Amino acid sequence: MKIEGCLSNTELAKHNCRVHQPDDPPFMTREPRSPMVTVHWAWTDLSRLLDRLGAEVALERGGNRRTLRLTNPGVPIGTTHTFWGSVQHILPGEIATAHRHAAHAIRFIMLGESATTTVEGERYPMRKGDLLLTPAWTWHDHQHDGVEPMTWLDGLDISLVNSLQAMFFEAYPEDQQPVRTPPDRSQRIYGSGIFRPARRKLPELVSPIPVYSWDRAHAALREFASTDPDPFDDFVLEYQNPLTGGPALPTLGMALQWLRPGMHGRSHRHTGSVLYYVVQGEGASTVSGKRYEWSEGDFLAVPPWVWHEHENRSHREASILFQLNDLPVMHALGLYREEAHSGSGGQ
Ligand code: 1HN
Repeated sequence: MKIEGCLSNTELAKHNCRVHQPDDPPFMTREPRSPMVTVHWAWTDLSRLLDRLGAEVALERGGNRRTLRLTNPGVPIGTTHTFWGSVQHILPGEIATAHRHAAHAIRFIMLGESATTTVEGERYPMRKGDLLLTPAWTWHDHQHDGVEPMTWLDGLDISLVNSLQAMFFEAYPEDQQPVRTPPDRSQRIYGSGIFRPARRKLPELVSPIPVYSWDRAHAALREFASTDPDPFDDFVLEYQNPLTGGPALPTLGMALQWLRPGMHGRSHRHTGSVLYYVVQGEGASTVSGKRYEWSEGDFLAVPPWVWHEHENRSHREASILFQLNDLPVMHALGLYREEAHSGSGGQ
């Protein structure tokens, strides 16, 4: 907009006003333009770094964790513009002391056994493939009683909460919170998946069950994978709040994806960002025309609104991916959009 006469921008600025400038960045883009970039982390690199991290970084009190953050060079901080994925490494005998924060958090167990996490007084064992929830503002601490190091993925919606300027954090006055008995109370009340307790005020915003065990998740996924595949993703199951059928957390979406041997999906794009973790198998994902070959233990971060397609490079074994995404936010705000690539052979 050209300013005629004597109304200058210096004058406007004095009154905390401005008019459109020719060099303003485009705010109303025709479609999303994310500064986030696609990143592939290979497990061979991560495992070497984790060994060194374990040897060189001490776990301190006050709620700090020993984590390797998966950083995206395209955004100021975090794995995507809304959430952080970190790989936490805890050694035998260690305690990650209790705290709580306004960020929702999840853990997906990558390696090891015999650690437990306590959430609001309920203590749960952590086993490979389990998904654990630490909803916003719940006290949580971790303890490792095993003999080998333990490793898991932490996902927190920190960047989203910070951008909304709603972060709170508090350290628990002691190292650990007391454990109530029975330890798996919520699981006993809500965990059947087919019943809801009558005459009880039911939580709606977050799932009332703190652990989604690998055994149950894997069995459900295998059954589902014998039905009709999706042309893009083959088979994806989202972890749900069993009381509402909605996502387990309001800001973070978690899902398990099954790619049949030899499958090559069609390309599509959608709003929302995704971090994939390869639980099993070997395959490849082509993102914005670049092919990333992955195998067990790798991570891949995919920005919003970029073409992507997945394939399983094995002709014998299924591949399984764990997904962390921000799709619940997109759906809740009416911002979810999806588009199929017109070429049938992918990008
Ligand atoms: C955190 O509180 C945990 O509670 C894990 O285990 C990872 C990464 C960044 C900030 C806070 C945890 C985290 C984190």
